[in-house]
Amino acid sequence: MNSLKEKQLAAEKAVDFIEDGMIIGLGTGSTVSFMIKKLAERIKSRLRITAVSTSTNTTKLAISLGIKVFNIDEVKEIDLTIDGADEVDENFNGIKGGGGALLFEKIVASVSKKNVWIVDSSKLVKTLGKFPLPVEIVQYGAEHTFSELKKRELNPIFRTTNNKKFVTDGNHYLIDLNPGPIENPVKLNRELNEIPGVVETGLFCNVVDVVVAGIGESVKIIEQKKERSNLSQI
Ligand code: A5P
Repeated sequence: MNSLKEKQLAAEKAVDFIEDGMIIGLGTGSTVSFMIKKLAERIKSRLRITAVSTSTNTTKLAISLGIKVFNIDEVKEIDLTIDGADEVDENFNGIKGGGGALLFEKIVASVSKKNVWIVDSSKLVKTLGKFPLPVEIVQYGAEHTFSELKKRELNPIFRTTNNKKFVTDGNHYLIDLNPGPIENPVKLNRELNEIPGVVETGLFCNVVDVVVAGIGESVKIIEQKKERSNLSQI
């Protein structure tokens, strides 16, 4: 089973979490694209939702499939956000931002009552850090911010596209870090956010409630409980 099929399985299963009348946060990425396509089918079969998007790409896809997208400031809070992730560890910490949308994704997640991540099996890891950790920075003084990250031995690389620095929907640059295994994501997130010029990091700690993972031919729903985590195979 390839990772694309696992992504599709997880994405389509996650649509079952959506109830009539909900305000839904739409994440970003290839896994989310499968979810949006399934959601569009349900809307055609009379499911009513209000959608908020985390990126220009997601907005374009949703609109092309007939889903009306509202501005985040038009809604008071979001009932449920379904998003992808690049890595998820055993403590429900994650790395996001491979698609460059981490800032808006974090804002949307922070105003969501429930956050569901959809992933393929390769993204379930013991410790975060194999996938490069994106950090969104302001353009002003970007080389100095880069130097500071280098001084801290985080192996920074500017993200580029067509030989130019990648610019996010929020009009910022992205730097991908390779810090090695991230034993304490909460601490690293705090330290990075304290550096002047850093807008946000791709470390999402204490955000996700449910991980829906495509594993081979099946889907595993992993729920974060207050006291302990619970694994259930369906
Ligand atoms: C977008 O910025 C990311 O957070 C994505 O959700 C993440 O990179 C997962 O992407 P795929 O679903 O394309 O693997």
